[in-house]
Amino acid sequence: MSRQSLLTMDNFHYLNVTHIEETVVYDDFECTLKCLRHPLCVSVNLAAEGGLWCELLSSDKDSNPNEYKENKSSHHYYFKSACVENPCKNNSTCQRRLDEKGYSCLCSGGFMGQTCDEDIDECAYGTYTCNADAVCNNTKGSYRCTCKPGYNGDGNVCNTASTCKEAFERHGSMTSGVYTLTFGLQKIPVYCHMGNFGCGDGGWTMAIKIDGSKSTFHYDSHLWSDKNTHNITGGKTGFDLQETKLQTYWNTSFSRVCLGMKIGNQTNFIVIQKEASSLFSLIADGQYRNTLLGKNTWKTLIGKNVSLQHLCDKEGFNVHGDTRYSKARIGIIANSENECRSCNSRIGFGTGGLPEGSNTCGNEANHKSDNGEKHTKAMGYILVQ
Ligand SMILES: [Ca+2]
Ligand SMILES: [Ca+2]
Repeated sequence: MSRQSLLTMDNFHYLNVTHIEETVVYDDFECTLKCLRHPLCVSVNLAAEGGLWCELLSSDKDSNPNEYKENKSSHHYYFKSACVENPCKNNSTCQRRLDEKGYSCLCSGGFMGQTCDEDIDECAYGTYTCNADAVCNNTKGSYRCTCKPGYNGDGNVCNTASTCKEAFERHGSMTSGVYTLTFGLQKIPVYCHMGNFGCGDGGWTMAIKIDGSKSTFHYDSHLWSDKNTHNITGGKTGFDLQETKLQTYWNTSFSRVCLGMKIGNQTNFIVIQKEASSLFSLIADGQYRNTLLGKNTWKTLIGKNVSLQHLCDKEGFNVHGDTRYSKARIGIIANSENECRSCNSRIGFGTGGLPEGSNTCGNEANHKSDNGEKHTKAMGYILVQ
């Protein structure tokens, strides 16, 4: 658009603003041409008849509405502002310019270009401010920060959960996998079992994985009473054959304990309803703490080959009689005598003692057990929620 095509006339009007220049002209054409040639001129007042005086003005009626009046002795000519057609997009400010285009746009944040119609990709330009644990997603006119999976927050702040339960509830995630859990200042990757795999719904935090054929988690192992981890790599995988002991053993409070035993391809689970500040708080001091699951529930961990003696049936945490005989950090011991001193059978996690001390997780049974002599070593899983 040229400036001339924007020239508009209002009959019998006068704009009362400071003149750039006042001249006498031959006709209206000469007056408007003078304005066109003056770099600051945007409008003119021109005498209606007689000796034609012509006033060149650097302002317009839109900027001075109170100074614009009807007037019998003059006409007013002005360049229609190109801004009237709203060329500037996305809430940008249109500024009148005395150039060929007639305007320029002052873009508001997030847009660029002559008419401010181009989105700025803040993520690509690196002008975004997201948390280091968030990803930047470009949007039209702005951008969004989204915390990475396993983290929660608004993208400017991203926190990790401290338990899988929390991750499950806050993040709304149903997918089992490795989540970063925060323990004080430490961030530890832990495999979270999400949803009901046999212990009920929700997020389950792994604490310990025991290979019953290894001595790592024998009843007498210091790992039950200290706050050292063991093979935390094994905490990044699911119900496999790797052993592990994670910070969650002493850091994670819970209201339920999930116990699993894998024998061959079969994995069975049972749940203990028990509130505690940690597994450590229930086990490390060696004090017996009872549970009330009943013998038959414990037996389902092993399956049809399970065997126990008929009497005693002492179950819980740090369950033992005479320390040479069957004992379990979590489990049940049984005896052929009607007392718990000399138990020759057990189902449990972190076990030891007669009849076979090398079995640290699973089922041991001899001497008048209800399904004969058994030495079943299991892969054991202890999770909390
Ligand atoms: Ca953008
Ligand atoms: Ca006995």
